[in-house]
Amino acid sequence: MNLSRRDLVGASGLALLSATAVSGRVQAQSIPEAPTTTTNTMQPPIYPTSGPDYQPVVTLNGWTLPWRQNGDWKEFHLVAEPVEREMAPGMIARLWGYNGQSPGPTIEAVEGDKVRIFVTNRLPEHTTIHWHGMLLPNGMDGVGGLTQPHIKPGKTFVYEFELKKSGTFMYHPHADEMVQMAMGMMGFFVIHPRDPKQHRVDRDFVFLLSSYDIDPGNYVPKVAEMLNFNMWTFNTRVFPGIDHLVVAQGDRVRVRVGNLTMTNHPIHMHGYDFEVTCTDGGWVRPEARWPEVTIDIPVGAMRAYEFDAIYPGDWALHCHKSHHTMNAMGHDIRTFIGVNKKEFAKRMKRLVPDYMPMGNAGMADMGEMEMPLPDNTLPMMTGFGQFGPIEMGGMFTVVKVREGLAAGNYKDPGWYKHPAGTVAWEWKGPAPAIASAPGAKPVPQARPAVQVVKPGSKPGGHGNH
Ligand SMILES: [Cu+2]
Repeated sequence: MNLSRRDLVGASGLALLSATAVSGRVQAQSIPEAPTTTTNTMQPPIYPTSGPDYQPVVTLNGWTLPWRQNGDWKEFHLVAEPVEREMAPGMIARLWGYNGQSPGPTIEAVEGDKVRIFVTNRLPEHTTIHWHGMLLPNGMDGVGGLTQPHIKPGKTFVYEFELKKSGTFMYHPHADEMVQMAMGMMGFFVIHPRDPKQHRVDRDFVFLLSSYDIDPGNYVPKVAEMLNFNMWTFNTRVFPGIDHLVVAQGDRVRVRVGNLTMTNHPIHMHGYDFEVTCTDGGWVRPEARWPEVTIDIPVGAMRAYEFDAIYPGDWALHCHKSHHTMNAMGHDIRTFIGVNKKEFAKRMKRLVPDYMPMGNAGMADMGEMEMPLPDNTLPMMTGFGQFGPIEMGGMFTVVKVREGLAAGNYKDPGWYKHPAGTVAWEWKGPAPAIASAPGAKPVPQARPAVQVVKPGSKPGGHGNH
């Protein structure tokens, strides 16, 4: 990670900072350095070194923005700029983001903090930042034209406000919004409670849902897009490029998900029931919570849910819209289930040697095939687990709950070792007869495209096998 910590309060920068502080006034006139990163791997959380204690969040495939303490103020510096984001190994997207990546770094602070956020615009057009869900003075709300002039390319603006309440918020432009969000400009803003015991958890994960329209072989999203997106991401990554959520058995776990796509996402987690404990409007009172295994996350909203990680295993966590667990596909794939394309494929291969018939028994064969693809294109469904192809893409990852993980250890523990006798197994005994109701006609499924009639056999008969 290309992260300069000079003048910044990170894991251990505080002593250095107070030693170099000259006076509040001089400092206020200098802009804090803007740390930047080009990596897409999860960075270790930044633990507080002063002020109230809190459990810092970890951002899937992302990082937290270091800050500088300046008198009463926590100072941050965001830079809006063009970035490259690897969506998964084999595909780079050319996007707009903040401080080297899309999404931008997560901002973390504590209820009651005063924050000063410098925003520098290195985009080719104007921008602003809106602090979604935050209670703040109207002139700090970041709506270009309405509450402030736009930030022109090359200019820096300063936002200052006090953090009135804890919770989960987001930031994104409120200027040429359709384009700038379709290009990946967004980030999380987490405010921890002032009381370290309030809403305390052992692990706290954050990710944003974002979507892009990038045709196979392309790098830049189409921005004049209303609904027809084809890359569905957690923090601008797709399966199998999304970090796993590594959890120690017995931990209290929070997962915070924000939706800045243009459609809703029913986020489903296997193996557990959980409760929604926070929205971007605030914490949900305990008596108002109910159990869920899937939560629909509306457009422009955040949901945080919590569970006690009792059950070890590799538990899938994904959007339940099945086309959102797919990567971009060619348009107009037709349904071929039940069609025998063998003869057709033979003829096609004479014309197009790479031609591959697809989907006459479903599309599962796509998960294991190495099909020739254009450059910078991911397979539509891919990824392998310990038992074979997982046949997913897009919004899919795994919650890995393991016994005995140390606090703060987010390293991938590998695949779950199932206790003997706890994995679904193949029946090897006598095959059952297929029962059918008396008088029922068989349902036609695959029918041979070419009926082979051997000399001497009756047409339509099966010969003498
Ligand atoms: Cu979805």
